[in-house]
Amino acid sequence: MAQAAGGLAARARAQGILFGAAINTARLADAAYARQMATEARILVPEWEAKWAALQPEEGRFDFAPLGTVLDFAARNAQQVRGHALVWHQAMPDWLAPALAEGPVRARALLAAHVDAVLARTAPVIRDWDVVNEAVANAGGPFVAPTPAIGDLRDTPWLRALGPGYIDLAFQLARERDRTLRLTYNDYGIEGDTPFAEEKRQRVLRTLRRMVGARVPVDALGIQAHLIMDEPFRPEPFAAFLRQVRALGLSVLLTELDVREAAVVPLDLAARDAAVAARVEAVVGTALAEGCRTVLTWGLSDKDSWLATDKDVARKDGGIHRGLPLDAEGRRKPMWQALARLFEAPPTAPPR
Ligand code: 9MR
Repeated sequence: MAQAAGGLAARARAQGILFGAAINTARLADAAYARQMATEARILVPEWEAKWAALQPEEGRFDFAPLGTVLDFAARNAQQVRGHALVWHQAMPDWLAPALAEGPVRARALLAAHVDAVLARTAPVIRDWDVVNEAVANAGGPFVAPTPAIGDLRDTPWLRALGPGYIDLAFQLARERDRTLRLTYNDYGIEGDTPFAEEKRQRVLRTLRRMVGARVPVDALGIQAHLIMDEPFRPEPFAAFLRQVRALGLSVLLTELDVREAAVVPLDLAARDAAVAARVEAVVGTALAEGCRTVLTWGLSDKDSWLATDKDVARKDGGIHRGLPLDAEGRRKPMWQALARLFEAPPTAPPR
């Protein structure tokens, strides 16, 4: 089947922009959900199915069935798939952290075996991987809790087992296995105009700069863009950061866009949706103006979002966040219109 006309994907494609969304195979039996994914997205990223816990639930036993469901769906709808994620400190199977703690030789062998098996199986289709996800520590701020750190990096079982070089090792293993893949470092909390976000930008930049200087094969920065309405945004610091990243020779992607609404929202839905759309327009407009050409939202409809199900981010007022392009009934919202406008006429200078 050809890519459906009329969705965000087709609009973006006409301007050389790749638009897509995270897909969740548990929701695919719902015909409306499947239709939305087929209509709006030209690239899919599995929300769960390519994480370590899904792919290697027991040591040495790989399960590619759920990821296969994503790949089959994508093939039927002429869509691309990106991989997420080869190394992350969450979604680890229970056996993994204790095994990593057995020492660096064992940890290295486990990582190499995982990367080999996964890339051998997926390389023909998945051309772009989040090789390492969320390795940089949070300084902490009003909206994001600080994380224990060693230097700029988050203290994780990977760091403890292999030292800071685990990041380099993961990228090197991926490049050795397939020299044609685009290898991405992916992280969150780097969009806002807050001391927290500025510190995180500096930490990410230092990490990427060191990697590029050491010839670690990193090709791109994935900016998750889980936006937070209660956090201020200003185009200029974000644009300056994107320019610094691109000056390192890296591409930039928006990989997990969605919007967490304010704790207190207007009663009027139109006003709520207008605020979300304006924020998306500012952030995505800035990214497009700075050369970003790949945008993915983390799901398409408000009802299927982690923003509705994750207890830490779900609304406390009994409602659900209206932070994705489609509402709970699948209707296009002002956020959809904002993305459509941006894709039809991508800005060439950051909004002011
Ligand atoms: O949305 C995902 C949720 O369904 C999973 O339970 C969770 C743990 O695997 O991961 C969520 O996705 C996260 C992504 O993998 C990395 N960036 C933050 C995303 C939202 O928490």
